[in-house]
Amino acid sequence: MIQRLTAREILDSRGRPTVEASCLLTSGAIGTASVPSGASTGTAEAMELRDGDASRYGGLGCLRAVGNVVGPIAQAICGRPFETQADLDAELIALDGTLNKARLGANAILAVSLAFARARAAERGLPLYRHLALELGVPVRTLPRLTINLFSGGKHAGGQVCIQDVLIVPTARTIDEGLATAFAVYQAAVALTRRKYAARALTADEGGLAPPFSTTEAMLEDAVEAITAAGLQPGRDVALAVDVASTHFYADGRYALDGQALDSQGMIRVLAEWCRRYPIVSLEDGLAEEDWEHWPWLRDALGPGVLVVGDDLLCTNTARVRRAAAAGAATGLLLKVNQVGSLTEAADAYRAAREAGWQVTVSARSGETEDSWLADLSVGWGGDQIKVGSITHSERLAKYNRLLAIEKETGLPVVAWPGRR
Ligand code: 2PG
Ligand code: MG
Repeated sequence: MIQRLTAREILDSRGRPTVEASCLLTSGAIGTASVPSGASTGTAEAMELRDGDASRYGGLGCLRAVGNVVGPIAQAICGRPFETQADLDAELIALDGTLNKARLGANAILAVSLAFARARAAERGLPLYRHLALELGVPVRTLPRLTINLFSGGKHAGGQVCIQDVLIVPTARTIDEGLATAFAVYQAAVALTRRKYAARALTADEGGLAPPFSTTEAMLEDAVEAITAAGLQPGRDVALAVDVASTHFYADGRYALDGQALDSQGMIRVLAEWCRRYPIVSLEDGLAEEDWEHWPWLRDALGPGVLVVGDDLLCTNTARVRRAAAAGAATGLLLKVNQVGSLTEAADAYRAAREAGWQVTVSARSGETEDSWLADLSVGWGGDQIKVGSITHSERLAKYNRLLAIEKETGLPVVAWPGRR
């Protein structure tokens, strides 16, 4: 039974307020968790409640969301038994009563949802990943493959190039080795940045390097060069994943890519050419969230060797995942729990993705905290990939360090890459 809920405003990795909540059960078990926040958000995301008081944190304060946790949410759920996560989340969703959590705030609701999961795990004497696996009804068999941010542009780096992130994907079968590989490539990229761009290794929101690339292709070319400079073989030791985040440079049916105004077919041709020339195994938001009709074309053009991942397109929303699956629009879900605002709804989207035979990439946000629950979630739910950001900045490393601990504790292998067929 939930005895007490507390909450506070804390700051995320961009110095913006977010919500942290603690949940005390009558057994004495306690759980605390905090919620992340995105910059390149999809329009179908659940609503983060912000104070809107321009004199404080530019209106981004979360005191109202905190007030909702300790006020109406605490009143409704304290003293009541909730057997499962689904029971609690259903109550929170009903209490909010809106489709997008606009009343109480997805940030308030998710903080409680996560804190409850932690408290229940503590009560059962289980690591969080085991508890999450039991709640979902899946076995814990593997660790996720790492996809690690190397270069950034777009909304994460002041827009010096339009696409958002180029990530490296070590093919190593352990987290330990994957991280060591990522470090080597990152250091090679730091040296490349200095040499080619006479630039210091300044980092973007998720720790990716952000030199002034002349074009998007230069960014991909440099990623391959960094892999080679680290003594590794592109495509064999390290592949690439790209978050195009194209919603954010799309308007009136045109993609504003490197000075061109491409229609959807033109954009698909460019993306297919990248996948032909570079060792890309995963392409996220290649097309915009409203460009639904062309996503199946993209999927066909890329073929089975490249994962076609929907982020803004899907917003971790079950109905959108089902629609995309029926249309043949994607082959992978980017799962961000705060896009939908509760663990249970994210689990529903996860199940819908699995029913469609898709892969799942469990993802952090560009605004993160030092909380590491995402690492547990990625293992507990059996995610194929995890996307956390770069191998710098402690809010990112908290997740990698947690994965290292889980790896030590379980000895589980990383899911093997199917390879490019
Ligand atoms: C994304 C995420 C993480 P944001 O687009 O996939 O990289 O960014 O949290 O800004 O939406
Ligand atoms: Mg994205």
